[in-house]
Amino acid sequence: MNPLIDLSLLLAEFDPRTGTIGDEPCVQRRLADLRGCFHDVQAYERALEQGNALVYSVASFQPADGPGDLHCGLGVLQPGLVGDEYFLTKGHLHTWREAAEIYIGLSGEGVMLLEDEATRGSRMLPLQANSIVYVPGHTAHRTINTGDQPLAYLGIYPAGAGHDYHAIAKQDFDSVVLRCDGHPRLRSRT
Ligand code: S6P
Ligand code: ZN
Repeated sequence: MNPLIDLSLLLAEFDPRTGTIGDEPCVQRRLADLRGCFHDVQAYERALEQGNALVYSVASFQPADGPGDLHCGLGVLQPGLVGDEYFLTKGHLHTWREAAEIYIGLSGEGVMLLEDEATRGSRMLPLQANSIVYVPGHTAHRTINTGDQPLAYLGIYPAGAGHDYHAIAKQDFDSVVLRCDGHPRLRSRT
């Protein structure tokens, strides 16, 4: 297999309606999968009563698993709100904490919430077409759609990075991104 050829196929075969790339594995996350992620618990329960909406999908591309190899995920995050909080991904740290990641925005408008695991310092960085966000190691990261169209992006990370969702479930992001006067604002969770 030639990963270079496959990487160009990946984008060529990407179907933005379904979030899939041909037959590559694709994970879908719905509202019910995001219990505990939104700051307004009552708004979350009300939104769930309206239906278990699709929030995002990630199609993975994993050409090889060697120590120098790269994997990537093509994410499509739907627009929407739970109360005053935008639709978001679960968020994670990498199991191999040193592993960094590059995000490339493809379409739509959003931001990434980055939070240093040790200092708990938060940053909100724009993610949109042609923008690049560098996620350093030891940094919790979550993607947020602040627009009214699907947000599509590519995340590229070391094959051995792994996803640690447990650490986020135990100690959630300190900050949230809320819609205030029509604009995304970084706020403390409490
Ligand atoms: C993987 C990379 C992305 C996310 C995707 C979904 O390291 O950061 O492909 O998996 O944005 O987010 P999450 O938090 O549900 O894995
Ligand atoms: Zn990641």
